[in-house]
Amino acid sequence: MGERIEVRVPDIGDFSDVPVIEVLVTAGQRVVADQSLITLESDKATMEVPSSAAGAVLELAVAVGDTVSEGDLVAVLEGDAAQPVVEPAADAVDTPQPPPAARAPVVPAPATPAAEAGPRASPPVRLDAGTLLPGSVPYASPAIRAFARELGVDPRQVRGSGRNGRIVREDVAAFVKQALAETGARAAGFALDLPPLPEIDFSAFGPVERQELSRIRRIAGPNLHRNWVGIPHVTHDDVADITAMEAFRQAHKDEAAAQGARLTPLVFLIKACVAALQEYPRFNASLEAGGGALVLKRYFNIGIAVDTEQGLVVPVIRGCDAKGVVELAMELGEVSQRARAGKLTPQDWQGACFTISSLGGIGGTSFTPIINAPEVAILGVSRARMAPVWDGEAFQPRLMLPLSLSYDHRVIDGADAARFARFLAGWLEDPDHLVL
Ligand code: CAO
Repeated sequence: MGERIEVRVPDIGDFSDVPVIEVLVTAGQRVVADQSLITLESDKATMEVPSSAAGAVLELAVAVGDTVSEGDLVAVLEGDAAQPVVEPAADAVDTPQPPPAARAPVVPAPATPAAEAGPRASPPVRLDAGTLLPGSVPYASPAIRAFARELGVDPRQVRGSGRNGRIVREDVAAFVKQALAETGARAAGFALDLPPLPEIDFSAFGPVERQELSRIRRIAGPNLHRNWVGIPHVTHDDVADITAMEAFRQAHKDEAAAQGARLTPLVFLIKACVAALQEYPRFNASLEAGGGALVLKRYFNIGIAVDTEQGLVVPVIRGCDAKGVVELAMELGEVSQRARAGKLTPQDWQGACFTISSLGGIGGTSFTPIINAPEVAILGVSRARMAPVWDGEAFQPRLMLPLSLSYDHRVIDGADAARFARFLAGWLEDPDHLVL
């Protein structure tokens, strides 16, 4: 029978009533001198209370959730003069504890008579935030190692942000978040694993000027990149004969202008898109998160890409099904003016179902517009031009409008896209639709 040794909370500085967050041993377990028995965590630090001697744990005086102060009884040991069997803490298997010398100076306990169950001082405990294990294994408290183990995280892979590289709870959480994001990205096919672009000093080749990206470009860039890489785009091209529409537009331009509206092909395109979305509801939808279902929208809000000095913005015109072309033209003029003046509000760019990007005022014959997720399709419009069109007997000069429809192939098949584009062209070509 060995001596009875009481292990008490040693000098823990200014702390008192500190919660016990871990009990690292069980009754009956053999411990070695300086092996941690419990972990305390104040709002400022995590501390371990080590055993002052080797022996078997006869009794544990604290449980998780208790609070302790200096001098409180932690455990009663049956001291073992013989070399104790070393039972490493479970977490020492994958992450060794810091060597005692690195943790705290051990104050040798005074010898006590075997029969006396007198207290034996544990060495003063010190917050070992600055402790690093030999090699590159950063220190983490048992609580944090247990947390890491629970999440299957190898602490050696975690970058500690605490003092001297100590791993804190947030580091483990951040590591898991990052790992999940990477796994998700890989699952979604985002991890292209491409080598980074080399950094080049262009001034070595000639004069250069550095220009900061505008806030709009800095925000839009990553979103465009995500949409481009994350959505399987296909762009379907078609042309619409807008000869009749252009004649109608020219005939009514002044009348519309008198009401403050600039009648451009775009407003007819908005109406045509609403009709096509009504006919093909899959285009007026979003993929539910997880990709298992489509959310079909029963409203018709159209986003319009507007070119501004600060970059591209996409204000939304709401309820386009209930508005005529003059009203749409007025709203388009008003919103694009505000967009160029940098006066759009968050309300202006939320809630679009489908977007139109028109470069028709500038030029081009076709392009690939990038889908504005979570929408599933976008219409690109290039500049109409006169072209010879065979009518069965002869070539006729017709004004042809190029349409480029990009669609999310997870939601829309090529045949549907061809039908949608044909419907659009047919709508624009039908004189019955030419009303103000
Ligand atoms: N074919 C021939 N002419 C066209 C046309 C087309 N497809 N689209 C417009 N036009 C004509 C207009 O009728 C107008 O001429 P008139 O004054 O003689 O009628 C002229 O081109 C200029 O039109 P606009 O561009 O000012 O007006 P809009 O209604 O067509 O477009 C807006 C408004 C805000 C969409 C446009 O100004 C704009 O910003 N477009 C750029 C969008 C963009 O950058 N998209 C790319 C996104 S990817 O980076």
